[in-house]
Amino acid sequence: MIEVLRIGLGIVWFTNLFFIVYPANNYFGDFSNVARSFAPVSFGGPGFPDYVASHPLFFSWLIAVVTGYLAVSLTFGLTTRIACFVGSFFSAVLFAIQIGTIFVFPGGTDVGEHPLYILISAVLLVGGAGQSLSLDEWIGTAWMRYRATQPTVRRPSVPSGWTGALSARTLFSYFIAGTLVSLAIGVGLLVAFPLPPTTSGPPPVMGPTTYENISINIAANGWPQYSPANFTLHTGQVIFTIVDNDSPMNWSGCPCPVMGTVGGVEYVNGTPIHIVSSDNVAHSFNVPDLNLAIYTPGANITQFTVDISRTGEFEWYCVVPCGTGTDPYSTPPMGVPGFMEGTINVV
Ligand SMILES: [Cu+2]
Repeated sequence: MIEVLRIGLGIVWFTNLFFIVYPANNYFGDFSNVARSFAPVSFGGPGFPDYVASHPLFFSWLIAVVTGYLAVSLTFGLTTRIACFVGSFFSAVLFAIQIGTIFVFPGGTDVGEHPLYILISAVLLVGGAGQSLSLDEWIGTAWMRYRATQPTVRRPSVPSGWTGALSARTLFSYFIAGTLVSLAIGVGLLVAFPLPPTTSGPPPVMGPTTYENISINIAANGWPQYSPANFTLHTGQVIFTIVDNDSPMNWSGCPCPVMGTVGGVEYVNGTPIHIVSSDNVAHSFNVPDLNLAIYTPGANITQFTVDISRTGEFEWYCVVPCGTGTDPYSTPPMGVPGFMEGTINVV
C-alpha cells in the first residue's frame, strides 16, 4: 500500500516534469515572465520574484533538476528515503515563497497541494517506503547476494541492514526540523529581498490631487500600446483612468489581486473590484516599487487612486501575456518600452 502511495507521488512529479519539458509550454523561455508575474502577489514584496526573474537560468534549471530527481526517485524507488527529505524541503520552500498567492486564491493555484506533498513524504518516510517494488530493494538484494558469494574475510563493522540504522523516530525528527528550516528559508528569501527603502530625509510635501489619463489602443503595427507610456506625476493622490480599447481576453492563469491602490480596489466601469476576473484581463499596469498591481479588462474603463509619497523614477510593465507572436508571454509588444513597459517620473 505504501509503495502505491510512493509511486503515485512519483507520477505527480512526472506530470510536473512533463509540463517542464513539453515544448509548447516554453518553460525555460517564459520563466522570467512567469516569475515576474508573481511579484504583485508575493507577500514579501516584489524583491524576490524580481531576483528570480533576473536569474532565470539558475532557478529554472534548479526547479527542473529537482523535479526530475523526485519523479525518477519516487516512481522507481531509487534512494527513496533521500527523496522524501528532498521533496518535503522543496515543497516547503515553494510553499513559503508563494504563500501570498495561496491566501488570495484558496487552493486556486498549483502550490496549494504542497502541504499534502509534505504530509505524504512524512508518511512514506515513517512507513519505510521503498522496501518493495523498488530499485532500492533490488540493489539491496543484489548487494546481499554478491556479499554471500564473497569469502568472509573481513566482516564490515556496519550493522547489517543499513536502511534501519536510524530509528523512525530519529528520522522523523530530522524530517520535521528540515521541513521547518526550509519553510523559514523560503520566508527568509522573501524578506531578504525587500522593497527598496524609502529615500531618507524629510517627508515629502504631499501635493494636491492630480489626474492621469491613459488609453490602450491598437497601434498601426497591430500591437496593443499604452499611451502615454512614459509620463510625469507629482507626489500626492493621483487618480488614474485607463481606457482599454483592446479586445477582451481570457487569462486563465491569472493571479489578479489589485494591490497598492487607495482602498485596495480598482473601479471597472465604476464598480469597485478587489480581484479581477480571469474572464477578461487584457493588460496590466504593474509598478513593483510602488507595490502597485492593476488589471485592465478589454473594452472597459478602469479607474484607481494611488497615494504617491516618494519622488523618483518608477518602471511599470504589463504582466498579462499579450504578445502577438507564437508565445504571448515573451513576444512583442511584451517587454517593449513604449508599448507594454515604461517609466513614471515622480517629481
Ligand atoms: Cu499587455
